[in-house]
Amino acid sequence: MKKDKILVIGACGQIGVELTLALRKMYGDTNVVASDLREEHDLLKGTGPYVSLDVMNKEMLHVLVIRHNITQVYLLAAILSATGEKNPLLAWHINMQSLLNVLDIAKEENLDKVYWPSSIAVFGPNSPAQDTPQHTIIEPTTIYGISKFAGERWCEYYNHRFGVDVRSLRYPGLISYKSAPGGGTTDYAIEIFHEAKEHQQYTSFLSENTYLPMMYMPDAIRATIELMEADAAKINVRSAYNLSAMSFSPKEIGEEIKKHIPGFTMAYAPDYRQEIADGWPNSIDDTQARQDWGWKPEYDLARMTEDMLKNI
Ligand code: NAD
Ligand code: AKB
Repeated sequence: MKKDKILVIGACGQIGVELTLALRKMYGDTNVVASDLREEHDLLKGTGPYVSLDVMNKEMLHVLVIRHNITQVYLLAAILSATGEKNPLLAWHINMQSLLNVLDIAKEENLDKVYWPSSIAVFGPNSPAQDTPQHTIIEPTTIYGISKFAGERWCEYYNHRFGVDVRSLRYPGLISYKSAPGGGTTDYAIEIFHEAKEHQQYTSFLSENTYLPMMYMPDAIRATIELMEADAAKINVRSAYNLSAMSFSPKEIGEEIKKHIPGFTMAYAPDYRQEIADGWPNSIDDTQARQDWGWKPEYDLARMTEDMLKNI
């Protein structure tokens, strides 16, 4: 039997650090190779193999996959929504070429599985904003959303055409404290905790009633692993699954924080990220993920807030 050997690309990012540590617990430290453009993250140091890698260099990636006998790849390297709007062509190039490099090597080397995350950013202003369904109008208006939508189509294509077992989730905004976020529109919901603790005040770059789908990192890590561990016969969606946990506005999360820090105050100064958020859903219908592989979130706004304030 072939032994699982995993490569995480983008392992030093917000998701990568926690996902790498979770995978090392499951598969054994030496069986999970972490890689990134950046220097190794402090939390990863001493926990397993680390390789410096630019995923855009397909030859180097291919050599790495062969040399380490990799059987599964988790591709997390990407340019997120807010950063993407500052340099759209670069965001498109990196988000698409990284995925095509990985999918093609997965096909050539007959890898067991590939994971690549999509986002709620695939939806646009013409999608239903409330409980956005799995299958609906998808007309993204950010370059990040366009690249995620195109990526979903490539994943489905490589699965149907070449049999690559690629799986994907449309993550909502992810909230965490272990590794900093990397240039997203939902990052306000992380900044707010740091500012609340340090200065008891936060000025939100989104307006007070902007509702967005959100999820606490432990739920996101568990969803990713449950999807990847599920029997292939249960995976009916080969583009990307809707995934949901909670939905709140800056005002609502501020009120939740106030229950723990009574002197906390909020102000609002919407910037260019407001337009991005306005095109995204308020909440997501993830019925299909629940039905196909048993997804169920554990953290709501109250539980997530309590845990964030305890840990940052
Ligand atoms: P992040 O920006 O925190 O981390 C991405 C990592 O990729 C960084 O450490 C970066 O150094 C690395 N990277 C960038 N270019 C690279 C390259 N050429 N070669 C190798 N590494 C490179 O992002 P994240 O929040 O951890 O997101 C990971 C994935 O999840 C992305 O695809 C993102 O679109 C998706 N996602 C994230 C969220 C969220 O809220 N964090 C929500 C939806 C989807
Ligand atoms: C972003 O805001 O860009 C990400 C996402 C929802 O994809 N957090």
